[in-house]
Amino acid sequence: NESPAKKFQRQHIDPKLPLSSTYCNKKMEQQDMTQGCKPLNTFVHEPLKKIQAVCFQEKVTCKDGKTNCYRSTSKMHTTDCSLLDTSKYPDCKYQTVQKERYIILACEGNPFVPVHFDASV
Ligand code: UM3
Repeated sequence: NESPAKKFQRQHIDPKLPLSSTYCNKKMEQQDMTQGCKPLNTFVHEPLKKIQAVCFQEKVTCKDGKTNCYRSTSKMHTTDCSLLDTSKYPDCKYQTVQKERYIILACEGNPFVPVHFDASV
């Protein structure tokens, strides 16, 4: 059974930068997020250790009001995958948009690691 930490890695970490505008169509399927067509998902293109280190950076309030969120102190390479209005389930079609942004993650556990992608700013 997949742990919350492993689920975060599957859904949000891809150390390689995308090379094409069809990245999200392929990657969302490969990473198992197309049962139901997940409406918005961000991939972070940085090494695992650098993303895990965010749990020890700037503490901020999460969107849901919890206090276990952390904002990165540097901008990171990200890609937002946004489900297109014209997408016809079960054929999930996404817009691929690369951004350099600060990321906000929720962290939990011992070891204290990312379990949810809260936002990018
Ligand atoms: N989400 C992103 N990027 C955003 C905003 C939201 O990936 O900029 C995802 C994260 C959540 C989901 O899934 O939307 C609902 O908020 P997760 O908890 O599995 O990371």
